[in-house]
Amino acid sequence: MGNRSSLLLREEEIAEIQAETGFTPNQIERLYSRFTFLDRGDCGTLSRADFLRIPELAINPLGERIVQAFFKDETAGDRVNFRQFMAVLACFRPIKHTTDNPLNSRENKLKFAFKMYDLDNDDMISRDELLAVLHMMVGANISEEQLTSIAERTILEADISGNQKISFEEFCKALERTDVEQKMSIRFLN
Ligand SMILES: [Ca+2]
Repeated sequence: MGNRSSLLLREEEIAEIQAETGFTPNQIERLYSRFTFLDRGDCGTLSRADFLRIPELAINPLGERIVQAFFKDETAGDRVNFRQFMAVLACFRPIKHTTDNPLNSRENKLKFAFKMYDLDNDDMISRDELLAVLHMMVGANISEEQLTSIAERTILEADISGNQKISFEEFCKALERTDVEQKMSIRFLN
């Protein structure tokens, strides 16, 4: 613990992460140095507080939701190791047809977006969850009534089964004509 040299990335590990995520070794090393920079305790894992020290996340209205996504599924605990960190970042990697990788597929990007809305993890987006996320995104710029009406209309349009909630299938259907590949891609390293 606390020894930097023990935290160096091994060649095999880089190769494995490359195969898993599609990032190049150069990108992996640069992201690793960011990771270790955020890892204040030098323990090889990041906490939620570590993530919120990323300025872009701290000021993003959805920052906490994005951070939360790092702690879902892949991890049972409340800390994220470098491999898990990379797997989530890989979801946001822009899709290039030459280097296809399941982690940044359209479906995976949709899953990630869906999880941001599904605050209680019951695999359904309710009107209140939609409203809560809309609140985070627009802040106080839009009146409560307008937001409620947007949330209700969205549910009405997307809800095929008639249970007043949006399932993942309905979510995908609603976004059928949306360029998710483009919208859910972030270039971390330019
Ligand atoms: Ca839910």
